[in-house]
Amino acid sequence: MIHTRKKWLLTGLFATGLALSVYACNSTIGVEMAPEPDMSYVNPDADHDGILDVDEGRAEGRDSDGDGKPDYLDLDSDNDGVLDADEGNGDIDGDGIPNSRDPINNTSPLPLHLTAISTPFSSPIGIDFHEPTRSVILSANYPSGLPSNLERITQDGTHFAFSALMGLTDEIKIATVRSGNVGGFLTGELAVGNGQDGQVVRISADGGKVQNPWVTLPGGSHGLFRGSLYFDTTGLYGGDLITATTAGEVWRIKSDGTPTKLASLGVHLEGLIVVPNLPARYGPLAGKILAGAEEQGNLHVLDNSGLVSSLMLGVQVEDIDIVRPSENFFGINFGTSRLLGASAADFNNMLGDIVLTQENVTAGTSGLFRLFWDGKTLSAQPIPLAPGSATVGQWEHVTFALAGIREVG
Ligand SMILES: [Ca+2]
Ligand SMILES: [Ca+2]
Ligand SMILES: [Ca+2]
Ligand SMILES: [Ca+2]
Repeated sequence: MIHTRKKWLLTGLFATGLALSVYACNSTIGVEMAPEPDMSYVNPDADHDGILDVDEGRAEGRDSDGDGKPDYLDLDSDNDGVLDADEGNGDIDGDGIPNSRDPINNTSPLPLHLTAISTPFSSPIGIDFHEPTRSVILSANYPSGLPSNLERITQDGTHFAFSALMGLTDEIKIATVRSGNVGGFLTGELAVGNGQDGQVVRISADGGKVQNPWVTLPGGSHGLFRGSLYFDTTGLYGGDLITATTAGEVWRIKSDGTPTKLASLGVHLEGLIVVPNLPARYGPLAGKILAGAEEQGNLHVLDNSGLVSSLMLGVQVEDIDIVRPSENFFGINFGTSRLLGASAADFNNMLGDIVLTQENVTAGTSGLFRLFWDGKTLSAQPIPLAPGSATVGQWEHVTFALAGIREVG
């Protein structure tokens, strides 16, 4: 029996699938030998997240996030938005609390090694992850928009027109829909501005259908939808497209095209995100809309009631992103027509955290900051550059993506 127990522990540690199959065949033996087996013994990882029940405090019924579901059955034991299976039971910040129960990454950001991707592009500006193809989409050919405005990049660096959208001469930032949207948008759909006052373009997930314009706001003098578009993933905003204009208007737009204004801030907004509704990791920002006001050095915090607060963190925000497990980083180094990329591993101690990008980069720095909630206060921590990293001239937009491009991923 001792021999068998060791076997369970090993299989549980290394491969959930393997552990399951062994359980299926050995459970019969276990029942024959002991009519009332201790289930924590025969099924050592009840939620199949790679962390054994014994390490998830099954015996004492531990429930780290107090949501009524004990850790050994809770796929996100600390309710910070990163699954136990991705966090594991290591302790990357060395504070004695295992990652799966520690919603705050206390250590400073790891040095970032940026790689200059060898593929040349034609004046790219915007970038986002296209989930259905597990690849990256760019807005390119600025400012002519010819022969096309959007390109998709495959793993080997090949890039080609994504849709028939062409001839738009303004800067284009891309918002894509990730899976799980509750507002009726389809995974992989895109929204972009078109350089016309108050107009949004919608493009189907396969690029085959372009609605230009899809939405035209009533009235005029709204500003351009350039730089700030995001599909709500929290459900607090109905899965709607949240978007802000160059004149500082912030709107919710439903998948049927109905727009609702949330705020008028009267300042150019660029960089926008809806923060997951997870207070353990994001503190007072949980469930809020963040919008960067580069020229003010402000980060505005909004919700359905309008402006909630404005933060001065010392960053002139150009873009806002969330670090997701296994996703590589890609950013547009403006003026070089090249991308800079970094491996997901460089962000391992910032999983789930928010990254702020500043356009103007001080020589020798990354121009990237981790927006850090330490449980009491918010701050922006510079992400240092690793020795030998490619240097950044000026950032346009950046993204995290479950995708690779040549030298990265
Ligand atoms: Ca488990
Ligand atoms: Ca729980
Ligand atoms: Ca977690
Ligand atoms: Ca820890």
